[in-house]
Amino acid sequence: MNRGEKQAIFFISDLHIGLQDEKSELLKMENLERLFAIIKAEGRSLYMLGDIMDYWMEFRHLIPKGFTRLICLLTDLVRHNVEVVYVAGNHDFYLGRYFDDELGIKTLYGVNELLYNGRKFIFAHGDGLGKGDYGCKFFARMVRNRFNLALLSGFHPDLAIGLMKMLSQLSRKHKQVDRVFEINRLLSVAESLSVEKDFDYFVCGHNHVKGISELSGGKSRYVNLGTWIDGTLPYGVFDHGVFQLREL
Ligand SMILES: [Mn+2]
Repeated sequence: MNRGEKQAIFFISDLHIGLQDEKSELLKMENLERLFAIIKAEGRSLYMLGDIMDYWMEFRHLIPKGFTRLICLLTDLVRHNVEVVYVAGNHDFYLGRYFDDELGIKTLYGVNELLYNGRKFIFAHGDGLGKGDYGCKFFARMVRNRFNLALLSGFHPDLAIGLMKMLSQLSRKHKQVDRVFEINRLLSVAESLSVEKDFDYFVCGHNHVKGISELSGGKSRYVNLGTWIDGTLPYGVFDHGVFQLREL
């Protein structure tokens, strides 16, 4: 089956692979394999909207251990002619060139747009947008900074990746403090964006609160993909003109 016959676009975010205990991580990968089987059968594209891996750091000649099965599953999807797009989150904030150059996966940052079958999607991970979320913005500026990254990649990889895991924990602690605020922040970002421009769907993750809601104008929708670390397995599907949040 080639990409032309398959119509559905799938979305996932906030799997935080590598964060949980061994048993949960194993189960997560088995569930991901089940989802990818569905995508292979029905999907033309998979959009991964950030925090898929809980941390990532790559060097000129090295990539971290702990993501082998994910990489195998992604490679399999690409070989089955599924277009895979990976938007960086605040945990997997710098994806380097490995995904693009060796896996055939397109990496993106920030806010992006997609026109598909006459619908306009605006998609992002969701960190650092709108007013507030200053912790995330500061964090992103610090770690995405080329100089700081170069500094970090000059360390021994075990030390650099250790520091990266620590930064990932710090990012999480900050987020817990602002949880209530965070839940409304992305929705209001989508609201104000819908006043400025036309779009059908604003799709994001980040705050781990899944849901679809209609925005005030009645024309556009806000979609949050939720997370896989709270015992649920949500994913988004756009097929035949309809966007749905499903549970695996
Ligand atoms: Mn996030």
